[in-house]
Amino acid sequence: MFNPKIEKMPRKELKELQLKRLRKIVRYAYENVPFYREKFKSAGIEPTIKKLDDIEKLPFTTKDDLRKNAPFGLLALPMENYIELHASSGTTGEPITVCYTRHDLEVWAEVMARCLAMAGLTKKDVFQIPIPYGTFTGAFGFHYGGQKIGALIVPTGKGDSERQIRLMKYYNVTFIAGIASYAMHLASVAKKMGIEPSELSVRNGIFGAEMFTKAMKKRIEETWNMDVHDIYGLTEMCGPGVSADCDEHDGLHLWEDHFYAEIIDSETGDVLDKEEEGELVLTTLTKEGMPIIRYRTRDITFIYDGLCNCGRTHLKHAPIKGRSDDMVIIKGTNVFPSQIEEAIMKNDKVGSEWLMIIDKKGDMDELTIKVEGRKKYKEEEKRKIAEELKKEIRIITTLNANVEIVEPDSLPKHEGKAKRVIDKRL
Ligand code: DLL
Repeated sequence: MFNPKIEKMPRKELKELQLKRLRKIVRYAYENVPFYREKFKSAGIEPTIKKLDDIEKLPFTTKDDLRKNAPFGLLALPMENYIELHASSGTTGEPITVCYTRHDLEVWAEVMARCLAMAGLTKKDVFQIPIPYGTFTGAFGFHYGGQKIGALIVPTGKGDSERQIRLMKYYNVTFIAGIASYAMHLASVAKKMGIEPSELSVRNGIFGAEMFTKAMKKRIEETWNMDVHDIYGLTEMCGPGVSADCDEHDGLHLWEDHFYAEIIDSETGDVLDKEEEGELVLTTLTKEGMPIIRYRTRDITFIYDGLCNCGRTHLKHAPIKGRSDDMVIIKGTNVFPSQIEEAIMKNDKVGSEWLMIIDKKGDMDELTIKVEGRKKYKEEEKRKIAEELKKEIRIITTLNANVEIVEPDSLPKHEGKAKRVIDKRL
């Protein structure tokens, strides 16, 4: 463990620490960020927290609030205190900008170091980061956390997959980080170069930034012969590093000394109990540059009841099922892309790239799934695989989908987050 004293802190102490920090951050936001002061005042709320549940009386902060105040409207301190900024990828609109003070960067490095150590990173590792170094938070988060552990970092950055593989081999890289779908893409590039990914020295990988099913995880593990950990985070909180899974591989530990988590019903805003699925709402407990109170992440998960066998006391949440705004309604049925991926990845005759296309045929919704074959197949074989997938998709979603098996490497490739859904009805 990177920080056993904190990671194994008895729950009672952890709750006391959270209360102390929550009290402070709510008052700090009120006093230093006009947006919060006005929001609380117009809701008739005092910034006084006596017990943790008092957070429930505070208003939510939404992505829209962040956008309206972008880029610098939510900063708590004068500009000269900030030393770095990052921005969300902006796939769902204007980018959201977050500025960090030195203290905020230190906290980020600390939570990242905990996540990376939990995934097995040590100072003996050669750690490649094939993620663009830029305004996207991914690469820098892994970089700062890896440095804190003392691993040898190979900051390969953006793209050029063949170069990524060449360097991986040349430097005997043992640990990689990034985006799950890119790990599979790198594997297929390695194979084309005549290199079996499992024969490289990579034994550990930590991935996140997008929905990432168990089945996809298993594929990456088998293709690379490595252990795979899931890491979650978002620009608004710090970037990657809010939570990650331990070697039990059953839920992600969320660092409760820095983030306060709630699960709410997306429709009503009511706080839900443990084990109840809903939207994750996060509050930064220690951020001085840009504190955020009750941020609606739109990410769907639930919080586990009970403690983990690994000895860490920080709560665990289930792997993110998807975003509430990713959910599509097809013929009246709610469908998450993760359910489609789960169905597809069970079949080892198909590759890892897929797309779901939703259109209208007359008045009816029509769902078409395109999946790359693992290799080139004859038409008859393609039809057979498509039937198998169709059946599995029906079991998981109750929907009848058209399934097309397409040639390997024919679907668009992604170096950032994969785009899997094309909704032509919009
Ligand atoms: O994607 C931070 C990150 C980079 C996390 C690298 C992990 C690895 P944003 O661009 O702000 O930040 O996007 C945040 O990505 O609200 C989720 O919807 C999604 N997301 C992040 N991690 C996971 C994960 C980064 N492990 C948004 N599983 C979040 C599922 C994830 N979704």
